[in-house]
Amino acid sequence: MSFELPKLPYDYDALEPAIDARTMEIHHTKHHQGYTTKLNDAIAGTPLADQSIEEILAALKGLPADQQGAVRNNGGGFYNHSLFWRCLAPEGDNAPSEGLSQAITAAFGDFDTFKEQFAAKAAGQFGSGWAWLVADKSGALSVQSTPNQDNPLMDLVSESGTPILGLDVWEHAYYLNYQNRRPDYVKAFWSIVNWEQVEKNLEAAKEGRSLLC
Ligand code: MN3
Repeated sequence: MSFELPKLPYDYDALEPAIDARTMEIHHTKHHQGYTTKLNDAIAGTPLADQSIEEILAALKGLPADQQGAVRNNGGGFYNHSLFWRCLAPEGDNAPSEGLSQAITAAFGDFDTFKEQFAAKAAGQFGSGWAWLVADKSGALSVQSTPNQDNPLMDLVSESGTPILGLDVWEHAYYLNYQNRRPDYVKAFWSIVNWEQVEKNLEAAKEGRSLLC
């Protein structure tokens, strides 16, 4: 089996002005496609070719040294972007539902405090990486960040849990529109979060299901 670049559930210009069409097109057709192709190259002809992406990410430690780096970087890149696209939607009246709001309030006190803590993780990630809203098996939420294409599903990172919302803070995700102004990109991100999908992700995480199905 090989992995395929997922189609976006909206047009490249659908997230403007928060994320411009050119950035979306390059990000999807070049960056995400690149991770997908390189992941397939790295697992071809190995036992990993029969595993799900979640199984692959949860068992990186045991891989041979000459395979581990490529699978970590490209498997992470494949997964992280697949999740990221699904967590975005065109600007609208979208807000967290009651169930998700309760989980956010339980973890952070209130919605604004959650946004501040998430934004701080996104701004504070030195260099390239991701900010995450993460659920543990009970559904309890936390915010985390990881470098490069790592994520909390990986057995090689110190964070653990299931990321249910992610924000790509690599410069390729925002530089055309925002240059060095990462905090402005993070602020704009809130206008295009697909909270309905995030709630579905939380339910899937609690039930141990794949978030990408
Ligand atoms: Mn990216």
